Amino acid sequence: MRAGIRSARCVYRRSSGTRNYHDHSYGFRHSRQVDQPDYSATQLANRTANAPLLRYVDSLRTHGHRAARIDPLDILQREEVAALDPSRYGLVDGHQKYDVNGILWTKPVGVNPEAPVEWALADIVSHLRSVYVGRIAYEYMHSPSKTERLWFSNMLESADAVSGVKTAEGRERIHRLLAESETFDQFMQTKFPNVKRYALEGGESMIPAMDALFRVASQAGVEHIILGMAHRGRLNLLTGLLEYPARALFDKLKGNSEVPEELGVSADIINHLYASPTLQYEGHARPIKVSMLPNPSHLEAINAVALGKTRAKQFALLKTLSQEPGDCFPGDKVMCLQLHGDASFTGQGIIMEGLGLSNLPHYTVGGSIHLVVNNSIGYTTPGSNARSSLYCSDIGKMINAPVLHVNGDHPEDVARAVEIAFKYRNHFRKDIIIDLIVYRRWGHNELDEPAFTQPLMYEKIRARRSVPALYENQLIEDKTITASTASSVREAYKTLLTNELAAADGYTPRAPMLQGQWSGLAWPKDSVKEEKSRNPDTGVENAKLVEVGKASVTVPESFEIHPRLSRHVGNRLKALEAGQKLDWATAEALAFGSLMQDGYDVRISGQDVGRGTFSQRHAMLVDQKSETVTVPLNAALKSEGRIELANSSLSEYAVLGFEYGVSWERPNILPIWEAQFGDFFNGAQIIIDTFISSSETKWLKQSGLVLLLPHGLDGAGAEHSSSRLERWLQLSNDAQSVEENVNVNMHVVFPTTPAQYFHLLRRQMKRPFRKPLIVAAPKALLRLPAATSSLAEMAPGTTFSPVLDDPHVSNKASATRLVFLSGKLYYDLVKERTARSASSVALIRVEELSPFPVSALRSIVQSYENATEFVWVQEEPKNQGAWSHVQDRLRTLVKEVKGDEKELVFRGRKEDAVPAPGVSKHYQAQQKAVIAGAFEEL
Ligand SMILES: Cc1ncc(C[n+]2csc(CCOP(=O)(O)OP(=O)(O)O)c2C)c(N)n1
Repeated sequence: MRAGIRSARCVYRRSSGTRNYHDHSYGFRHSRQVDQPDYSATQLANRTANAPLLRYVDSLRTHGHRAARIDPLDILQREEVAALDPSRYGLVDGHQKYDVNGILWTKPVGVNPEAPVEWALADIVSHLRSVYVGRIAYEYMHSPSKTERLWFSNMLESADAVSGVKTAEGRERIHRLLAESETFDQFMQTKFPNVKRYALEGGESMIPAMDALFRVASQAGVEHIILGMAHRGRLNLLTGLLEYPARALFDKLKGNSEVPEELGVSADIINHLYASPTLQYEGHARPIKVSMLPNPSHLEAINAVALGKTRAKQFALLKTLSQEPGDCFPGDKVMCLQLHGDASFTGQGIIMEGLGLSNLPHYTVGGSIHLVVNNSIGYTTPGSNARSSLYCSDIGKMINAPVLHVNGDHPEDVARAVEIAFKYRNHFRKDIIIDLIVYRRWGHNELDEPAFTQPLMYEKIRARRSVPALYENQLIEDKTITASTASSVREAYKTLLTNELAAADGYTPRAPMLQGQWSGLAWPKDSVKEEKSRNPDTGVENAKLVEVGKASVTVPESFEIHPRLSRHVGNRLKALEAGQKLDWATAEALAFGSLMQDGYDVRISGQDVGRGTFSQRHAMLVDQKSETVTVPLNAALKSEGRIELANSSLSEYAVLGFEYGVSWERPNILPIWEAQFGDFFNGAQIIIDTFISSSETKWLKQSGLVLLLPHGLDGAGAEHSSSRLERWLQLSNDAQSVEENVNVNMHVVFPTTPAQYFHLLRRQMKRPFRKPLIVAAPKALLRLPAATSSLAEMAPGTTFSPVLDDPHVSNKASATRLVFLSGKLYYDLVKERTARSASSVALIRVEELSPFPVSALRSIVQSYENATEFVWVQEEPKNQGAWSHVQDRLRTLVKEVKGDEKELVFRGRKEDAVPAPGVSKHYQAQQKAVIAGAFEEL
């Protein structure tokens, strides 16, 4: 025997998979514990005695879905599944009786577990086939949780655990919703034949599916649903269930704006409209609010945003509801609903990233319902070319999410599937997927010809009667409704739409902003004009800052921090005491803690943010013996606000979308996303283009999201050096002229002192409006002694300065050359100036690049009366960094102040394909040349 094998005993430990929080840090909640009784001894014995039957039953549970008739068009690959044949397990006599106790669930688990239950084989087979090979197919046997598998088998097999649609009223309601949906599409086709409406036709069951979900969720106490969805059937859902006035849609279709023109915004297209109605379901005590979020065209991007908004809403509630453990869990009152298309659900990477967040402590929302409206095609691409997996839902297996496939031709089964899915989500607070298999009656839109590419599929589709017509027929035949009631339902809706169309002419759009939690805030365009409003006093009293600073490094008595962190703690305390030499991380902690004392919450999310990429933050401390975690600002500071340190998965796209969603929910939370290195934001570019830079003008949505993007050339090569300032500045809508445009879509800053960073963070919350803030954040400056600040620089009366004049120039008249720059290069230039005794050079730091600080720069340039040379220096290559943004603006400004003959000169690296070289000696030589360039002859 090889040494060691004997001692390698397996020890299985139960682990929740989540960190143990010493101080019940904000944002962390244990989930509700759910358990299912295990098999009794008698049941276990029976499972052994009837092992072939057990294998057969489990096979049906596992493979039944492969044979189930779930596809209305029969395109989906189906097969004769050998594993479903009982004779393969030696089960041949249909009359033979078997004890099914512990094998088949005929009663709830744990009820009378000792009593034998005798069933004939034929009955077992027919019961199981009716459950597993019907019009709903189930995939749940892949779950690693015995509890979840048992729960599912039990619920599905022991008959009436799910009520389904039982009453005539229930059926009539489904009929009405289907008929109205079809009437809507037909009306649109007649009145607006040239509009791409992305009809729901073929997939009308989506509407009763939504209705069933809202009803069961409301019954279970959910008060708010956050809904992210794309184009397909959006208009049907908006006008049919979500109370969006059809007259508003028709007004928009006539070419008008959906919001008041006076706002002067770009607004958006019809397929991105949104609504947040409060729905009251009959017999339910409380109404349910459904917030369908506006969405961009980029498929699936909205889903991460919906997750973040859901989580932020929950935590606002959890804070105000009782704090007692066991009292309120994520998902109790707020639910995330994500609607997907089949092609985008399989194709878009953000789905995988979003699913990956679903069970993480700082990202879970307590279970999303995913409904894939699967019309077996995406644009012109059929499922066979769109995915490598059998089902479009297979990506869900990465988190072992159960999947229900349901045939969209049968709306009552659809409603039942939805009810089951909600039951699971509500019980386990985990994600579940409903694959609603339908078809698409027209092309991708109604102006397309689908038979160019799918002639056979469309031959089938064109031969079919519509889903509403089939259901209507069924109800007429079984006498639930009469033919005349059916046609009066359609007529009534048509009349309503006709009246709405007539009313569209007198429709006046409303501005759905500054409501609810946002009601105390201002609209930026109006508010930003006031200097005080856009740059308020963000200073804080000395004593308060010291209190916060001390709390930020308070280590609980029972806690053993890493020995090297004692220095971190000691240095901070020393600096606070002296009121001098406060470093970047300290300034940040002071901003966070002082905001928390003012009642704001802070959430910082990203990879390894608790410690900080550069080991600078240490906002969470880890006990060296037990690995428990404490967040000193929560544990030691008395404040109404709390901080959530959300160490994320290795995702940028979904996580940034998530944080953006957080920023939409509440103006009184400071949401921050930090990239590990600045350039990694580019994996989340869609969120930046379609949300961060444009939501205010498209959807009247403000956001105070802060992005921290470590930036600066320090020899780390092409990919770790640049936060691509040039791209951010290109996305800014800052005015190209020297007229100051204070109302930009987002602020882009490159601060050089901890105090400036402190003020920027506080400014985000202290303004009466919200704007995204993009920070080119430091790496080298985090520990540079020259880049420290004093408490006095953060005292009451101080603010962020968009431009920093040269503090070392005592006699301005002696300065003949003005060197303008942004960022850390400043400290290298100061050193070089001293070395060269170049006292004629003044270094002017442009700390805020968007909006370009025209008036501050103008008065600084004016104050240097003898300046004759004007230089812009940057370490980034000429085609990158801030140069392309600043050159016209600064050149015009210099000419305006100093006369037409004055030129602005560029000094820096030449154009390059990369932000920085990978060879260190080349980097060193280039850097030296850039620094020298600022002082050499022009
Ligand atoms: C990220 C992204 N890529 C491409 C498109 C263009 N596009 C719009 S709809 C569509 C097909 C979507 O198919 P599916 O998700 O199955 O939804 P369906 O339209 O069939 O309901 C495509 C490719 C897009 N909107 N977003």
